[in-house]
Parts: sequence; C-alpha cells; structure tokens
Amino acid sequence: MSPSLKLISHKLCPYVQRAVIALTEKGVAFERIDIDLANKPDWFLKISPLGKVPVLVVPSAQGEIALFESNVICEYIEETQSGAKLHPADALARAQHRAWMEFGSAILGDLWGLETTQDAAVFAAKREALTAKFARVEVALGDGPYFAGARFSLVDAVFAPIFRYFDVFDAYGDLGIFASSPKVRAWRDRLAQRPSVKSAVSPEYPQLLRAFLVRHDAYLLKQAA
Ligand SMILES: N[C@@H](CCC(=O)N[C@@H](CS)C(=O)NCC(=O)O)C(=O)O
Repeated sequence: MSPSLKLISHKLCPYVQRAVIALTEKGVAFERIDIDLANKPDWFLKISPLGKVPVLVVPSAQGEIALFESNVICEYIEETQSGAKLHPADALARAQHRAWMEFGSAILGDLWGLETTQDAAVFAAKREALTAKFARVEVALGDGPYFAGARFSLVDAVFAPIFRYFDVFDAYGDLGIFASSPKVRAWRDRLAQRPSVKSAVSPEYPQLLRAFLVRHDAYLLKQAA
C-alpha cells in the first residue's frame, strides 16, 4: 500500500527533519519528495505560499491539502496520528514545550548567520548569541536523557537537527558554544543515537553541508586554518 502522506523536503533542511522525526517516532508511512530549492518546481510554488519546505500534503475529502510551517505540521502529526505521544498531556507543560520549539527556530536563525557569513565580526556575534541561547536551554533541562525526561518529545525533534549541524562544524575547530553547558552536551549526544534522528537525513548529509559552506565561502571554514 502506498503511503498517503507526502512530505515535500530538502536534504539539508532542519525544519524538514522535525517533521520526518515526528512521523518516524509515530511509525507513520510517508513519501518524502526532496526538491532543489535553488530551482523550485512550479508545482511546489503553487502549493507552498512562502516557497519554503517542509510542506505536508494530506489527502482529504476536499482533495489534497498542503500544510506548511514545520511546527504546525508537527502539531498536526501529533493530533492525528496514533503511536507515542510527543507532547505532554498537561496544558501548561505543553505550552512550555511549544515555546521551546519556537526557541529552537530562533537558534536556527542564528545558525544560518553563523554558517553563511563571510565576516569575522558577524561570525563572532552569532557564536556569542548561540552560546547565550544554549545557556538558557541548559537551565531549562532536567536530568534527561531527553528534554522532558524519559520520554522523547517534539522539543527533541526540533533540537536534534540543530545539534546535527555541529557534528559537521566540529571538524573545523571547537566553537566553544557548549563549553559551559554540560546538560546540553549530554542531550546532544543522546539525541544523536536516536534511530528516528539518525534516519532523518541521508548518508550524504555531511558532504552536502560541507559543499554548502564552500558555496557560501563561509567564515566558519577558516576556523580550520
Ligand atoms: N518557518 C518555516 C521555515 C522553513 C524554511 O526556512 N525552510 C527553508 C529550507 S531549510 C526553505 O525552504 N527555504 C527556501 C527559501 O526561503 O526560498 C518552517 O518552520 O517550516
């Protein structure tokens, strides 16, 4: 039987990975369609109001509905699919989780600056901003192994793709971003072992990310010098 959900994706996108991890955690079959964001297909531009991935195409009585915005997609997956719960049952705890998911998006904003800038001063500012943000995360973490303890949640699905960047960046030198955040370091290690996290990207991910850095002539590459 062919899967009914389609996820329009890109091989490097951390927002796509959130949705892939959520679907995998729930054991939901889906078709992943990777597109070239430098050459967006017309059919994609028709269904994606912002021209961004991920888009989850969902069959409905009205025909196919294209859902956009990764956190909205994750919430839809949580509300409609059976399998492990990825949000707390308590409304206040759930709201806190949603807030930390948004915080993860703010981290991705800084990460984009860190990985694309050619400017030493911008690079230093982004590194500082990320260090400060992870210091806030450190305070929010409990005893682990996951964000909220023993159970994997959508916050974990949001942060795992963030940490994946650093697995590639570390080869160019220690950025020191996690130096004062031992709980974050332990969380990062634990998420890297999670099967849903491992399988959310293809084996060529590190090579593709390195090529992206080279294309941007990223200051980050000069860390190795
Ligand atoms: N807020 C969006 C962000 C998604 C996003 O920025 N996706 C990037 C790839 S990682 C994209 O599609 N960029 C294409 C473009 O901006 O033209 C979400 O959470 O889904």
